Amino acid sequence: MSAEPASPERKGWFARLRDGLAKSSRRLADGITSLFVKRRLDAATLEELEDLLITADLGVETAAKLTANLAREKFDKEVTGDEVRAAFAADIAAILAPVAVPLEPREIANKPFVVLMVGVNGSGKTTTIGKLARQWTDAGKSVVLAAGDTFRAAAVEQLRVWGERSGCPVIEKPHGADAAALAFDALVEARERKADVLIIDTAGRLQNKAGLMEELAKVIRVLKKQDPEAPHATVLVLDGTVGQNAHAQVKTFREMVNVTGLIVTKLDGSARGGIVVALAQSQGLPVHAVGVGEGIDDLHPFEPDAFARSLMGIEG
Ligand SMILES: Nc1nc2c(ncn2[C@@H]2O[C@H](COP(=O)(O)OP(=O)(O)OP(=O)(O)O)[C@@H](O)[C@H]2O)c(=O)[nH]1
Ligand SMILES: [Mg+2]
Repeated sequence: MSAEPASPERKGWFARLRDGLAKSSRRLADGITSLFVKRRLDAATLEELEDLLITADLGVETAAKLTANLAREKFDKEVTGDEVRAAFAADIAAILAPVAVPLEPREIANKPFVVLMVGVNGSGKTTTIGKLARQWTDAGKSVVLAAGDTFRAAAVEQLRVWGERSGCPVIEKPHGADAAALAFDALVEARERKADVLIIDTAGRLQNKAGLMEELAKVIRVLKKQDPEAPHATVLVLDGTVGQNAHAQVKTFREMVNVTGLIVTKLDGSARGGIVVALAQSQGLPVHAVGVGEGIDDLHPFEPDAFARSLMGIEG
């Protein structure tokens, strides 16, 4: 699949998020609407609503909270589907608000600000690095990329393409080289270039979890030899279409490294967007940004209101 070229007719990011999340919201919105053709909110309806929220991946805890809030306001009163969706959207936005923290490389004396990208294979790490590189370059920062996924032959080439697109140098070593050695060299070179930011790509899959854990630990260890504060951010990239499996991925990576925040990709076509709410509720990790397409401009800061309204299929 190729990157979409930017064009004036291109829909704004919110429209893409809303349309993308339509797969997630349709089921929810239709479900809610069919429950309420102007009727009183009773215990059975509340239970059905709770089930609907759980099947939409929002998580048991969130589902209970949303329906309890609704019951407090509206029990035994007449409500419409639109009112219910608006009430849920407001509560979801409130759950998401504390975790919506943009990823902004701080100005630090000991440059560069080092960002380590981790996540399972195919989650969107390399693509997200390209998008971040563009955003930060546009913001006037000098960015260096490190092709730390030395495990997969095509990985270096893929990052090189993103380097060209974003105008950032890519530090690489031949396929099969030691990832930690590459990370070490990349930090040396980024320093020499006086770069503001170094973003390090990593392999999503090694022979097994222990192998990946060992490799990531080694990468972090060699970075700390040069800068005890590095990596300044360790971002876990999650594929927003995997649903409940995201919980297991977060747990696994938090056991391996000190994950400082999340980026959720592929929300431009996910039927499982509700997972972001469940993660916010259960993990409390910052959600820095969301991916809404394969193009270089398709990464957007996470906006709780827009996300919650999209998820509930509310226009505008
Ligand atoms: N639709 C859509 N596709 C995306 C998004 N982000 C990434 N992709 C696509 O997902 C696929 C995998 O992305 P990569 O960036 O290669 O994922 P990775 O985590 O680097 O994968 P490995 O290198 O195999 O570990 C590619 O085809 C990307 O174009 C997104 O936000 N939306
Ligand atoms: Mg990759």
